[in-house]
Amino acid sequence: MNFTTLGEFILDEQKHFPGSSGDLSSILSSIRLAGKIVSQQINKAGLAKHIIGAAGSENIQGEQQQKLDVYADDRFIKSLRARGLVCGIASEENDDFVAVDENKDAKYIIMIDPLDGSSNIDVNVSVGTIFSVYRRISPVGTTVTTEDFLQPGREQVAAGYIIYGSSTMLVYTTGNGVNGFTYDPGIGVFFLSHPDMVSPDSGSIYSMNDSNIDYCQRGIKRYIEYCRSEENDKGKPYSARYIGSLVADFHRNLLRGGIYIYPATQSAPNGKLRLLYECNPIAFLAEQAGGKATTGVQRIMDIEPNELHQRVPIIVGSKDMVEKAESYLTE
Ligand code: AHM
Ligand code: MG
Repeated sequence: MNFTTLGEFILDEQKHFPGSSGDLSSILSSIRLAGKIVSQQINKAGLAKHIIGAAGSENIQGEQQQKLDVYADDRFIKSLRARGLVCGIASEENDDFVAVDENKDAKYIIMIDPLDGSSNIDVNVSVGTIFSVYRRISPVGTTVTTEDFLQPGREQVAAGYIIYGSSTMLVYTTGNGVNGFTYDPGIGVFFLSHPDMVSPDSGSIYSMNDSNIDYCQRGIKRYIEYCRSEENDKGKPYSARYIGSLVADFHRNLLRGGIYIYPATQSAPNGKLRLLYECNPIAFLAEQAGGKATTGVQRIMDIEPNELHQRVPIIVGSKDMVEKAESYLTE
C-alpha cells in the first residue's frame, strides 16, 4: 500500500526545482484545502436541497443558502486569495477576471471552473472542479491585465481537476506526468492512488451527446458511425458512455481508454466548452498522460485565445482514437 499524501508529494516535486519559491506548491495546497471543503458540501447536497431547504431559500438563521456552484466559486477564490500567491483569478462563474491587488507581487494567475457539470448535482451524479495556473505576463508589482489570462494553453505551469464522484479525487500535472490522489474523508487526507497516469493509446468508449449528431460536421458524424460499426479497429461497436460532466467523462476515458467529443453544432458553431477554464487544462492533462486534444484541425493548447469565455470544439482522449477522428475531418 502506498501512503504518500498529496502534501508530501507536492513538497517532493518542489525539491526537483532548487531555488523555487514554493509558490506553486502553496497554490496546489490551497486548491487541496478548498477541494476538501467543497467535497464535504457536495456530499450533503441531497440533504441541503430536500431536508434543510433549497439553495436560494433562507436557512434557520435567516441566512440565504448559496447554490453550490456559487459556494464553490467563493471557496476557491477565498482560499487562493488568502495565501497571497496569485495576482489574478478568472472563473467560469464570473464575467470578468478578479485582479488581486493585495497580491501584486505574486507571479501566478489562475483560471478555474469551480463546479463543472453543476446541473448534475441535483440528481446525485459526479461533478468536478477544473483549474489551470500560468505565469503572469505583466510586470510583477502591477495590476494584472486581460493579457495575463489570454495565454495559449501550452504556457500552463500546472493544471488539474477534482472529481467529486463515488470518491473524491484530485488529479494534476505540473508538466512532469499526471498523478491522481484519492481523498479519505475519515482523516481528511488525499493519498497518492494513481501514480504516473498513462492514457491507453486506444480504447472502446466514445463519449458525445448523441442529440448533437445530426447538427455537427459530417466528419464527426462519420467518425461516430465508425465507432458504432463492426468494421472499426475492434471489430465490434464501441460502448457509448456520456455522463454530461466533462471531468467525469474525461477521467473514465483516461483510465479505460476512450474519446470525448464536444463538437461545433449548427446552434453552437464554436461548441459549448470554454477554452480557458475547461479545454486547456483538460488538454494539458491529456497530453501529459500520452493522449491528445484537438479542435479537429488545431491542437487545443496552440490556440491563441481572444476572449476570456471563448468556446472551442474539442476532441480529447486516447491518442490513436483522436487521430482517427481527425482523419475523418481532413478527408
Ligand atoms: P457547465 O460549465 O455549464 O457545467 O457545462 C459544461 C458541461 C460539461 O461538463 C459537459 O461535458 C457538458 O457541459 C455537457 O453538455 P451537454 O448537456 O450539452 O451535453
Ligand atoms: Mg464548466
